Amino acid sequence: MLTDSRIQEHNEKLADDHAFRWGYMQEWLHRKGIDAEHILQQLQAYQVAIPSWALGTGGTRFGRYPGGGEPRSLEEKIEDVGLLHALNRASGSISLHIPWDIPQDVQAIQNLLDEHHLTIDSVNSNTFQDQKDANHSYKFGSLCHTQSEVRQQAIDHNMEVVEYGKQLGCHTLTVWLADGSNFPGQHHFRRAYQRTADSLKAIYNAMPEDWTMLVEYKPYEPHFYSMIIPDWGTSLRLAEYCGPNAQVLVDLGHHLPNTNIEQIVARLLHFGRLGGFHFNGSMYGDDDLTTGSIKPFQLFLIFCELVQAAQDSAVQNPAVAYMIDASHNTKDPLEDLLQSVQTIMTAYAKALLVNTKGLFAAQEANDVVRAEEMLKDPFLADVRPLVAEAIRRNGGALNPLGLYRQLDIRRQLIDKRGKLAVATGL
Ligand code: LRH
Ligand code: MN
Ligand code: MN
Repeated sequence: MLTDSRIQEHNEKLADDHAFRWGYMQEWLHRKGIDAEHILQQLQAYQVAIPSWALGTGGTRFGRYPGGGEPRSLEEKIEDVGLLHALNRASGSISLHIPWDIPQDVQAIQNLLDEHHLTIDSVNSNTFQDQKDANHSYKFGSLCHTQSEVRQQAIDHNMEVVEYGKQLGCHTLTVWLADGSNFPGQHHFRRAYQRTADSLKAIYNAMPEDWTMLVEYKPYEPHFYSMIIPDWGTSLRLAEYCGPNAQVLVDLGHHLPNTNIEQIVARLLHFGRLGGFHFNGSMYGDDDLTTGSIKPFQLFLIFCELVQAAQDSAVQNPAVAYMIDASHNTKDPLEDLLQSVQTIMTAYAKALLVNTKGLFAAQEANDVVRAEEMLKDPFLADVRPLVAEAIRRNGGALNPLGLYRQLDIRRQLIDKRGKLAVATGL
C-alpha cells in the first residue's frame, strides 16, 4: 500500500518546489545567525506517540458516524500507526489502553511492532468502565472508592496493565481517573483524596523501579460537581506522595477556558514533575479537537517553555512523553492524526527558532514590547519547509497528508477491512 519507492516518487514530484522554499528558509536562518542543521537534528529526533483509541471515530453522546476501514484488532491498530510513521517518521510509538488492547500473542505483537519500527510508549489503565465479569462496580469510584475491595480491584487492574506493558518493553503507566462526584455532599473530599493517594501509592510501590507513573488531571466530566484529580496541583501532590518516578501529565483539553497552560507547564518543569502531554485542541473543554486547530499560539508558547527548559541546566525534569489524545467525529482519524503531528512539529520548530538570549534580555530590561516581538517573529514565520525537510531526511514524505490522499489509503483500508469496520475499544 505504502512503499518507500512511493514516498520517493512523491518527494521527487515535489522536489523543485521544496528546494525553492527550503532554500529561502535556509537563507533566512543564515541571516539570523541560526544554525539550520542543529534545528533540523532536533526536529528529526522528535517523536509523538499515537493512542490506539484515536484510530477510529469516537462518538458523541448523540451518535457515532464511522467512516469505514477502522482497525478491528490491536494488530490493525499497529498497522495504522505504522502507516502514519512511514509517512511522517515522527509517530514511532503507540499507547495502549487495557483492556481494549490486550495482546493475545505477545511475541507476534512484538514482531509486528518491529516490522513497523514502533515501540509501546505507555500503557493506560481503565477504571472508568465496568469490565465484564468484574466483581465490583466503579459506579461510585475506583481508586477513591469507600470500599477497600473496590479499590483493591482497581489497584490489581493497574498492576495487570503494568504486566502487559512489561512484556512489550514499555516503561510508563498512565492513570486517568474518572472518579468524582455529581452532587454536593456525595464525597467526603479529604477522605476521598486520601484513599486515592494511598491507592496510587500502592500501584507505584508495586511498579518496577525503572517505570514512570503519569497522573492525569481533568476538571470535569464524567463527574460534574467534583473530580478527584481536577487540576495540576492535585496531580503534583499525588505524584510527590508516590515518589520520584511519578509525574504530572498535562492533557491540553483538560482545562477550563482561558487557562494559561504554558504557565502550568513552566511550573511543572520548575518542580521537575512534568511527565508528559496529551495533545489535542479544545474550544470549551475536553473537545479533543485536532491539535492546534483552535489555539496554535498557545501550542507554540507551550513548546517555548519546553525548549527553554531543555536549554537550562537548572531544570531537573525527566524526559517528557509526548502523545496525541484526540477523538474524531467528523474527520478521517488518520488524516486528523497526520494534521496533528504536522502542527505539533511546526510549533516545536517555531519554538526552536526563538532567540532566547534576546528574549531573556528583554525580560530583564522589562521591555514588554520587545519580549513579545521576540516570540511573534518566529511564530509568524512559515516554518513548513523546515518541518518537511526534517521529515524528508528521516525518509518520510514531504507532504504526508497529501500522499495519504493521493494513494487513497482510506479507500484501500475500507476495501481490506470493510465499510462497517469499527475500531475496537471505546
Ligand atoms: C477522558 C480521556 C482522558 C484519557 C483518555 C483515555 O477525558 O480522554 O484524557 O487520557 O480518556
Ligand atoms: Mn488524556
Ligand atoms: Mn480527555
